Amino acid sequence: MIRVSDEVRDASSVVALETTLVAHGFPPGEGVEVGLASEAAVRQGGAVPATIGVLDGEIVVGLTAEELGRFGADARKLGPRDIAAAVTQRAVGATTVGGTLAVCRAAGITVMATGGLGGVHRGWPTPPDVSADLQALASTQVLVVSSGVKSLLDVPATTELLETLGVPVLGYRTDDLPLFYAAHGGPPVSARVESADEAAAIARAHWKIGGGGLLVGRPPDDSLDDAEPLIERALAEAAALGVRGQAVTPFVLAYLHRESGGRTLAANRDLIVGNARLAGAVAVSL
Ligand code: PSU
Ligand code: MN
Repeated sequence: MIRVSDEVRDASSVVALETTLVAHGFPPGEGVEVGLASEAAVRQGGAVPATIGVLDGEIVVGLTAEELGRFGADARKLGPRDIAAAVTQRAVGATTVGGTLAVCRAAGITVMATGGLGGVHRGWPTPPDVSADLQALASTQVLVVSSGVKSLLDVPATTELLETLGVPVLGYRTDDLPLFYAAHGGPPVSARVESADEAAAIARAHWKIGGGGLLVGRPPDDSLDDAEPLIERALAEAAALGVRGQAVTPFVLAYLHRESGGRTLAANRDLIVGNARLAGAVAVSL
């Protein structure tokens, strides 16, 4: 049921990459380019990328560029609970962070890179929406490099829940969690690290005592400090139009990309690629 590419199987250092952001995080066509750029960045870090998704009745670990091209806006979004149905029904399925972590556990991969982790939605409990990413991260021995959590979430509530779940939140050369587009401004991290080696050493120690996943927050290289008012407008617009559930993230991202004149799009791409590069270095160190 799981097809691992030859290159990934033979590699000593592997970084998993998700496909939801490829299919749903960027305008049509652009996500694939971001996915390929992330793979190149993992290689720059010295590791082998394993982009993960469901195709033709299989979970694929290490999609080819051609296969990645099939992950368009019509792909199903797969959290951990959705993978089995997508495989059985032979759907094209794009894994979220949580879905990708579930595959990492099955395939023995211990490092992953993404843009932003899912978490607690603003206004909780209306809607009562908490991403399955959190439970998956808490229960999987994988280190995830991101620029914090998705920009449209309640960041303080999400970090409280990560603490409750026992997930270390490491700041890569920062004392506070990056706010996705903005390099700083989130809650304090549980520990600051100065290097990929230090993050890897903490992960090893955490796993030795039976711990689960860890989050490494890497600030974007170019901080975009005026995104917050736009995010609030996008969420208000989504609510007014009755956009709900899984449709919210693609709606908000498209709104931001349009209203910022493409600045959030470029920032989103660059931060994902930077996170993939750091994840590559962590994987090599591990
Ligand atoms: N952050 C982004 N774009 C995205 C996502 C996160 O900037 O597309 C995706 C990731 O795949 C993440 C998922 O795992 O959103 C979380 O979705 P949900 O809240 O429905 O669990
Ligand atoms: Mn959600």
